[in-house]
Amino acid sequence: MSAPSLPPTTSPPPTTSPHSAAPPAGPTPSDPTLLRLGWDTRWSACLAELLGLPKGTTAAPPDRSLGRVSRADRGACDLLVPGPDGPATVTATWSPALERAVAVDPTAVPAAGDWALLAAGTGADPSHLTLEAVLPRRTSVVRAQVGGSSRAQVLAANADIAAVVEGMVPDLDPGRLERLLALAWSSGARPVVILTKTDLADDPDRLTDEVTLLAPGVEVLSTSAPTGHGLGPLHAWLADGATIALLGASGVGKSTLLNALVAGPGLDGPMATRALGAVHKGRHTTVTRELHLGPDGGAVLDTPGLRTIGLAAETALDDVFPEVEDLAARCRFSDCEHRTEPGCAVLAAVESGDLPQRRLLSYRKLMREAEHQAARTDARLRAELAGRWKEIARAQRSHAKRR
Ligand SMILES: Nc1nc2c(ncn2[C@@H]2O[C@H](COP(=O)(O)OP(=O)(O)OP(=O)(O)O)[C@@H](O)[C@H]2O)c(=O)[nH]1
Ligand SMILES: [Mg+2]
Ligand SMILES: [Zn+2]
Repeated sequence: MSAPSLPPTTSPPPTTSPHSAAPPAGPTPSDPTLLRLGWDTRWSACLAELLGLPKGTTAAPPDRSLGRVSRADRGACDLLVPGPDGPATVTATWSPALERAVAVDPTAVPAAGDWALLAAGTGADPSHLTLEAVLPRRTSVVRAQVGGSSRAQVLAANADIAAVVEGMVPDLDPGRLERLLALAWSSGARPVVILTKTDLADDPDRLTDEVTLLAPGVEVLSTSAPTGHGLGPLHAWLADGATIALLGASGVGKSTLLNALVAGPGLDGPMATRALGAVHKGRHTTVTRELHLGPDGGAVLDTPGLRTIGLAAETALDDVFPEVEDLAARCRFSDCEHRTEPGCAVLAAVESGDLPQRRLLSYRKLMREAEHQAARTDARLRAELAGRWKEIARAQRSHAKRR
């Protein structure tokens, strides 16, 4: 499982005899299974920096190991780790330090796709694993928390591709697509659109063209899981080692797609899907976010159908609506709200038919929402900061009293 020939992470004492028991080196980037899970030299560098290890260190400390979160629950996670015969799954519980970090920052909650540092238990149960820390994410798909809270929720960590999945049947929902694209663009991963169920659509090419107009700068794939149509690029990305996160409403075919990608035609995949024939119902089949490895590399991250897709405060809408932003740059007033202002290039484009009115309304709606969310987040941060300072002041007062 480990590569004993690698340099230890800390300098050994110069007197070490070649026969003394060296501590086992942690998994390293040259560990093929770790690479298989998505590890690379950039992650090694990140880990070394995080632990304050000398530059060029390539291994986790001897008493730690690495794993990739495949499924996250409150307080415990399933992780993919290098096993004797390739990837294996283990369960680890949160360390007290992680519990504390999560109490301060909800996005510190481990999420499917995260890389984690694990410690083996000592004492009563040495086989027990603790999840100590999560490596800083390269990308994260985040939605604003639902239910009146301004706290954000990480849907997918470290995806290379954030795929917005939408079914051609029963109906495409342009507003939902734009909203999901906002999430995908803001994640830092490469956004793509995957249209499913081409086999059921009357005119799949027309629908694909329509969606291409809604998603400037984004590759749009039209696919069918049962026939395998259009899956080529997805297989190629996986073979390149990419992690693909699937985002979309319930019933659009995310789990069916995952099964087709990781299991191959005719084979049962790992995810349960809705029974055929129930295509038009809005029931949620998948209830957890799960990462599954591709057959020849890469990984697919399935998510439960998103009912509400709240935009997080820092959502980048200029990527989603580049043509509106371009027009806005030509308005007479720099603070133009594109409502009634004279010399408004956006309104002129709607007037002439160059910009669909629906597109402007959608832009306005998402803009308002992101601004509202930003204000709420600011308010929460202010309150949290005030709370923390109060705590510090209290501690100081009781300290002064004791003296
Ligand atoms: N004909 C056809 N049916 C499909 C296709 N993709 C998905 N389906 C069907 O659509 C239904 C819903 O698919 P699921 O994969 O369960 O959808 P989901 O997006 O995972 O849904 P949730 O887990 O609820 O979020 C199932 O009956 C699938 O068989 C497709 O490309 N063609
Ligand atoms: Mg599903
Ligand atoms: Zn304007």
